[in-house]
Amino acid sequence: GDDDEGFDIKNAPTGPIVLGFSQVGSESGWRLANTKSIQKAAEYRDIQLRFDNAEGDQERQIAALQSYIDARVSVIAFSPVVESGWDGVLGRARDAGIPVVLTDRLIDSKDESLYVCSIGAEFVSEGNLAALYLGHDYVAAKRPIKVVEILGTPDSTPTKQRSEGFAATAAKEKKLQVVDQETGNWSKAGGAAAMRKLLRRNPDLDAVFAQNDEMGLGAVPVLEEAGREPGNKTRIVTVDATKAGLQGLVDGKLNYVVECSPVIGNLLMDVVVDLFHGGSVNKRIASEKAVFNKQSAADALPDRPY
Ligand code: GYE
Repeated sequence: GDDDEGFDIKNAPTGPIVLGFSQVGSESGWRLANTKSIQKAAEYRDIQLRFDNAEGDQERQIAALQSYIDARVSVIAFSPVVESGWDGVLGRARDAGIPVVLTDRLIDSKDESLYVCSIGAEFVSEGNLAALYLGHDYVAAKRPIKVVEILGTPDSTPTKQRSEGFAATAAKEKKLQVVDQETGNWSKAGGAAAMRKLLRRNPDLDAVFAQNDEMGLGAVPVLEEAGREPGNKTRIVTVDATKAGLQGLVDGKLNYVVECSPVIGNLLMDVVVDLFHGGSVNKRIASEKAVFNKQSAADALPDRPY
């Protein structure tokens, strides 16, 4: 047939898909893997990625989002460092006709028109699983088990919802009692500092729920110095399942690690391409999860990508 079909296969008149992304920061191994997943997936999909790392600063995230509105990108996506304070800039994105996708974390606004879709883990169920597996080790206990919680950064969705999930299952299980909490700000040093405070305030603590691997691994040497035998007499459960977390399991320093996959880049790019072509997407796309113990960690470690 006629070789001039009247259209150019690759260079559609609308030009390339441009995605403006604002990342929380680089606070943990999980976050670095999340960033890599997003950058790789954009590259594979030939999507032009404008990427800003806010290093934990909400004002910087808001400025990045505003710059993407001004640049009239095709789609905006971001992981909100805290849940509140987004209505202004997201309202301006919506009024400019630019769809917004939340990745990983959520916002607490009641206005559902501020974003078209959220992609991430179910943090409440991660908390449920952490309590379920920790409680499993104490099934023979004759008294309530005193658990201390090392929290992520205040007002972030995982901090709030992992606590909520853990407490709900602990109450049901009746074996576990959360007796105290301290923030560790997602970092190893923060986890160690939190563990020292919690040990001083609760010398009779039995177990630790650290809301991510780094903070749990930071707590380990503090417990060892105090002769608390982390991973044995003092049980520790964490969330994320980074390489370091799984290694902690294999080394017998942690007891369970709940997986929260950071590898959501492909899910995000599928949504971006869909939105670019005027498709309608699901309001919520949940990522995979599982719980690792010592054996499954040993099996997974050799080819663990992050
Ligand atoms: O657990 C932690 C990161 O939002 C689920 O943020 C993410 C959390 C993750 O700093 O390692």
